[in-house]
Amino acid sequence: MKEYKHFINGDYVGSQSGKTFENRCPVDNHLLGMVHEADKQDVDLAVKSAKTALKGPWGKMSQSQRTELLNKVADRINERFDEFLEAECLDTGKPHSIARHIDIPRGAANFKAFSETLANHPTESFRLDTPDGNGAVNVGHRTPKGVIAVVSPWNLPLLLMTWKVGPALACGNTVVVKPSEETPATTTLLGEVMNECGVPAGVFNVVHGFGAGSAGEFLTTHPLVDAITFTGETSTGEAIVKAAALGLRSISMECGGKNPGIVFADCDMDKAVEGTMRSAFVNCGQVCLGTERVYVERPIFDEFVKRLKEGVAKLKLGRPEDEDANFGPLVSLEHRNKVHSYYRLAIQEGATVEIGGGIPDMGEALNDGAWIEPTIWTGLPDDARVIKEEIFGPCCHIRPFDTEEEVIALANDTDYGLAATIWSENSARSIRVAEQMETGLVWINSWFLRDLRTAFGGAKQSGIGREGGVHGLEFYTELKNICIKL
Ligand code: NAD
Ligand code: 6OD
Repeated sequence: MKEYKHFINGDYVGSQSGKTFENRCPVDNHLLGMVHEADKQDVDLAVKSAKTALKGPWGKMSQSQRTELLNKVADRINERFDEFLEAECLDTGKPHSIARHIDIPRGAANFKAFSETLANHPTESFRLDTPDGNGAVNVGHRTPKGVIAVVSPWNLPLLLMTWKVGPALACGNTVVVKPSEETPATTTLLGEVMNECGVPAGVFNVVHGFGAGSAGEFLTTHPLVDAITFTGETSTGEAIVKAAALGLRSISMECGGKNPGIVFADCDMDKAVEGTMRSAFVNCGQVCLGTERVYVERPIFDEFVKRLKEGVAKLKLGRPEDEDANFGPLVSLEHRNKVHSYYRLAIQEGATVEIGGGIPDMGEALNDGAWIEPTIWTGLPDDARVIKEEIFGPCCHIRPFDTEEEVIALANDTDYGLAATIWSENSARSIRVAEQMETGLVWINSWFLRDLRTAFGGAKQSGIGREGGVHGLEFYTELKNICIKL
């Protein structure tokens, strides 16, 4: 049976307390292995290793030396692609066909994109006139922030963890990662890659465990952590912001969403249906950017609902290694209970279940897994909890609208502000509507089309700050102004 240890100062180590917890595969609930749970002492060791490594060879390397190492890390993930793929799909249950195109390649690319962007980004300089006529020159100078705590979720484990570790290391920081307790495997495996590539000990550390009262809390409250970057639920984000207040540590928060999709009657119907299928159902609906509220202009409402139902009926549920499968289970039985409770709530709140709504019979071999039916509802009132709360499952509600003004108000009627998607062949209108979305991200005639040079993050309760491209510099570095009197 597999054992998932912490990775501290370049070595795999067990918990000093000997405490472990189970890691189960959501496909059929079989036991994958035992994960060590870090206590305060383990976390302390990891943070101190990261602090020490800031001064060691890593701290003395030039930007180009660090870039070279991080490029090697990306290449090595690609060389060990199948191992990462297998590990990610066993932890999450997601189809190989998806992880092969999204999770693993992006997990590697995150190590290249940022070091390249940062290496080519200038710092500012200003000439100041002074009364003596000689003047002064101001030069911006960036230094690493220090030890960055990376707290990551389970839905795209490698991708979302390296999305933070990549820029953190490119900027010269060291990291302590706390991956989700549901998905320890690929983060653990990355430790091997770091060693193989010659990343100095202590630069990349991993501690396993849960949130409150466990590794997550011990890490985010540790006084030697200089900054915390988090991806996960808004309520967890709030707890972490409180932890970060102690010692005034910087934070970057990427949290939940209740994202609208707006489909205008002048859309290309094929593209809108295909895009909404992906945005609502890919990764079993467990993508923070996913569409859970779809608004369709009335003249095409019936046709759109019919086409989306046809798309859902064709989804192929199956084991990760089944190459025809494009739909896996949810990440855990616990999460399935949560999503299923929303399915029941939708009926209580007056929904018409257009398709799905239950737990599928997957046969004896898989029925212990976290399977759930992809589901479409219509007919819910705008104030239903199913419309207001993030479900994070393979489901969406479709509602008709009549005017642009009405749909803008409906789309923005949420506490969240992560992403919106607009489907229309009228560019002027799409841009006009996009500008009025209260979100950090808008896609027009596409979804989850990512350019890693661009800003990524949420408005309202979907987050604080922006990462991606040069925007991450604000969080991952300290900007110092050096004023030189001439
Ligand atoms: P979660 O908030 O339950 O857990 C995320 C991480 O935080 C885990 O590692 C967990 O152990 C840790 N954690 C939990 N409580 C903690 C505490 N008190 N202190 C420190 N750490 C703690 O989220 P999840 O269920 O793993 O992921 C799903 C959520 O993540 C959804 O809400 C989704 O929208 C959000 N998400 C957002 C983005 C984004 O970019 N905005 C991306 C992916 C997922
Ligand atoms: O593409 C990314 O960089 C990113 N952070 C995606 C987030 C997906 C949320 O589930």
